[in-house]
Formats: sequence, structure tokens, C-alpha cells
Amino acid sequence: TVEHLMDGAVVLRQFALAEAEPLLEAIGTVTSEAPFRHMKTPGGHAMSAAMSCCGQLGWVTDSRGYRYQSEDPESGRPWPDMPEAFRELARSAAETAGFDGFDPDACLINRYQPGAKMGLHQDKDEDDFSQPIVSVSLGLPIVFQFGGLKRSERPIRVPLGHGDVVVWGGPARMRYHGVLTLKAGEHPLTGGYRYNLTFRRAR
Ligand code: MD5
Ligand code: FE
Repeated sequence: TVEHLMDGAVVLRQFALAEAEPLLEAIGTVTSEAPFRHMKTPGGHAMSAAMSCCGQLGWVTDSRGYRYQSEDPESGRPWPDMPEAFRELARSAAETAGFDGFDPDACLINRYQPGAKMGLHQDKDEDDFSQPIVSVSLGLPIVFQFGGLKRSERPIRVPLGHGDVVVWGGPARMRYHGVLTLKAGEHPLTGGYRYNLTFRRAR
């Protein structure tokens, strides 16, 4: 079912459910090459979500700022290839939401442990804001916050669970968003974690 959140944003409930196990296995393969790490914000704080990347470009943050780059800064090597199952899921979710031909060059993998959160922010490090973003939730549930084009606008709260996929584009692309603190729990496939795959066209 396609649930409309706001103009340009849809939730595809359990869209990735049937693929969850191969997706999690692929996360394991990627992160054996590019291990999860807590990157530092330009302000010097460690991100509470652990991150890794795959694809042509990876999103990184350090004392120099936020950017996309083709190498893992921890190893100096290219990011692992984007698994075919990731690419196909992102493409089919985007198409279901009305964005044909989505071809992501960057996949950020976020791993939340209890207590981790992501404050309200905009995704604006990409070149072409007409390209959508596809976000896949796996494991423990979390509450997503979906705000306006200004930080001051009060966000709505949307619970996201295992297998849910959200597609953001058009007028929703620049909305402020974040997730509330992950609560402790136990998921049969992910244990005490929530994983999020965020697919983007960076360049
Ligand atoms: C997460 N991650 O659940 C979220 C899902 C990030 C991030 O926000 O930057 O890693 S991606 C949600 C998103 C992306 C782009 C636009 C909008 C939401 N939006 O318009 O609300 O770990
Ligand atoms: Fe974001």
C-alpha cells in the first residue's frame, strides 16, 4: 500500500519485507569491507548512529565538513560496490512512488543502537535536488520526524517499522527530517539494532 505523507513523500509499508534477510546479509558483506564507524560532525561531536557506505560515492562528515567522496576515509580504498539487491530495491521503490529511472550512486547505511537518534536536518549535499531519496528501515522500529522547509516548522511523527520504505522527492525533498531516540528492543533478524539504507543520487 502507498501511504501519502505529504506532497512528494510516500511510505511503502513493508515493501522490503520479503527481501529483508538478503538485504541484511548484504549489509554484513559491505560492512566487513567498510566497517561501521561513528563519524564526527564538523562541530566535533560523534554521530550517535554508526555509519558505512557503498556505491560510487559515500557520504562522510569530519572536521572539514559534510561531503560525498569515492574513498572510505578509514581505509583510503573505494567504497564497496552497491549490491545489486540494493540497487533494484531502490529503483523499484522509486518507480512505485512515481519516480522512473532512479539510479542511485550512493547508499548510506545507518545503524542505530538504543539511545541513538538523528536530529532535524536537510539533505543538501547532493547536486540535483530533482532526484528522489529512498530510505529503507530494517529491524527495530523508530519514530521518524518530518518537518517543513524551515527548521522552525513543527514536525509530524511517523512510526517506521521493519521493511518499510519511504520515498522523498519533489516538494518534499528539502524538508527537515530526523528520527527520535531508538528504544531498546529485540528484533528476530537484527537483535538490538535498527538499520536504515538511504539511497541517493549524489552527482
Ligand atoms: C534515517 N536518515 O532513518 C534517515 C532516513 C540521513 C537520514 O535522514 O540523512 O541519513 S532518510 C530520510 C529523508 C531523506 C531525505 C529527505 C527526507 C527524509 N525528507 O524530506 O523528509 O536514518
Ligand atoms: Fe537525512
